[in-house]
Amino acid sequence: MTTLTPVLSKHWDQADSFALETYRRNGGYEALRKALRMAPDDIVEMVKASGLRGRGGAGFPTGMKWGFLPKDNPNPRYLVVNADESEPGTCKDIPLMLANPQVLIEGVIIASYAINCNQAFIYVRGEVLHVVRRLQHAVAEARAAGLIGENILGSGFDLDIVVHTGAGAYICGEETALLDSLEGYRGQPRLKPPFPAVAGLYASPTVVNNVESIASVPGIVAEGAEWFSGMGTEKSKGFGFFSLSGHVVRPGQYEAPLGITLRELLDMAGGIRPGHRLKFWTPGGSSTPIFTDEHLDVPLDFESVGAAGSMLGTRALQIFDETTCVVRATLRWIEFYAHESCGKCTPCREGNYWMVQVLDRLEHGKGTEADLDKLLDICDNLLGRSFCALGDGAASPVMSSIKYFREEYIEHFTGGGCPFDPARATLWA
Ligand code: L3W
Ligand code: SF4
Repeated sequence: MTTLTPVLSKHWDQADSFALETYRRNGGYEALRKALRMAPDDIVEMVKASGLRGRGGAGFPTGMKWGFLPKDNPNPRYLVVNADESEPGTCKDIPLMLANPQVLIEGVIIASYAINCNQAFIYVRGEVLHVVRRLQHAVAEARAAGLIGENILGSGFDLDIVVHTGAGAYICGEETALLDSLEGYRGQPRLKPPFPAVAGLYASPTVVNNVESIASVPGIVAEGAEWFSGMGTEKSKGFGFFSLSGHVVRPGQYEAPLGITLRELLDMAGGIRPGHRLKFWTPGGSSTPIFTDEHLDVPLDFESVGAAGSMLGTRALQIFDETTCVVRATLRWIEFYAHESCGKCTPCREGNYWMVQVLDRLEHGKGTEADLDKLLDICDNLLGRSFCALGDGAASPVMSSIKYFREEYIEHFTGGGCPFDPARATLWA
């Protein structure tokens, strides 16, 4: 039985958990003191040895990404924290930044020292003004305490951190669109390669990491790589937030080792709401193919979720019980992707538009079986043919919902409307 491992969330219930004074009382910034006595390359090696993999969805090894920065490029290096959390269901970075922004700032200082960078940015959604204010306050507190600025803690290392607000486009969570936006352009993905590690912000070597990845670094430095790699599974090390939302008794953040199952998480979260049963769920936000009650015991690590046909993504577990219409849920997700498509490439710009039309028709009982083939054909043109992961991600809920719930789609047009509409038959009552 896997148990919870509150590390990043350990002190969230303390009064003023966000304050520098509280963070320091709980041992905060001791990892920075230790890091500043280490050689920068040794910190990179330590993060590599910990097995930490990016917590923003892709799971790319963090230490390896830091190690990709070219040694012979004379340009300044940048660290950019991707705090543009926007994926439907993903809701871990914002609570973390609200409850304990100092652990993120300590992680930024350690990571910047490790990669030899003197300018870091935290790119955050402009809409979450309360988070922006908390980050700005936290940076100001750290600066006043001599933790940001020149000659940090007498080490000779200088760093400035800028909190930059985006204008609220989901695509700016894609790392190269984020860099365009940070440079003042309209955020649209760039062609990769070159990856940001080689040519990122202002064409200079840049590391882009998710909030949770960077916030995990102080713990690794303080406790050691083996402490971190001792948790999780063989290839998915450590712990992470599992964000449960939807039809569960106690939705929220559950911090646990990678490899925990939904069944175990539901036990901790009080289960599905009383009198109901699990119908379908997302393992990692709406960009990841849905799972059903068949997948309750799939270990939630990168490999096992992949082998079962989905992606771990951001561990955003949206839970739906048997009262939810899967066609309607899929339509809502695709309306989001159609709205957020940046329009740069045709498969995504046109494909999402057409998927909304077809799904809307189906949901209102006006489709035919040919519409299901049409949806799958559009998905075929999105997958692997879109310029960035937004297009691929949009195909996921459509393909997987048809795979598991084809009969429910058919019931919509044979029955003349949504079976979950109270005005219609009570097939699913
Ligand atoms: C240097 C190489 N760097 C890869 C770096 C690359 C990036 C990281 C991962 O998408 C996923 C997406 C969403 N030299 C490199 C290299 N890198 N090869 O490694 O790269 P990549 O392309 O695999 O992924 P990505 O573009 O970062 C992220 C999925 O996450 N996702 C996302 C949800 C949304 C949020 C949110 O709202 N905040 O996270 C959910 O599943 O679909 O597949 O840094 O530069 N040879
Ligand atoms: Fe833009 Fe969509 Fe193409 Fe990505 S896949 S570049 S979001 S149009």
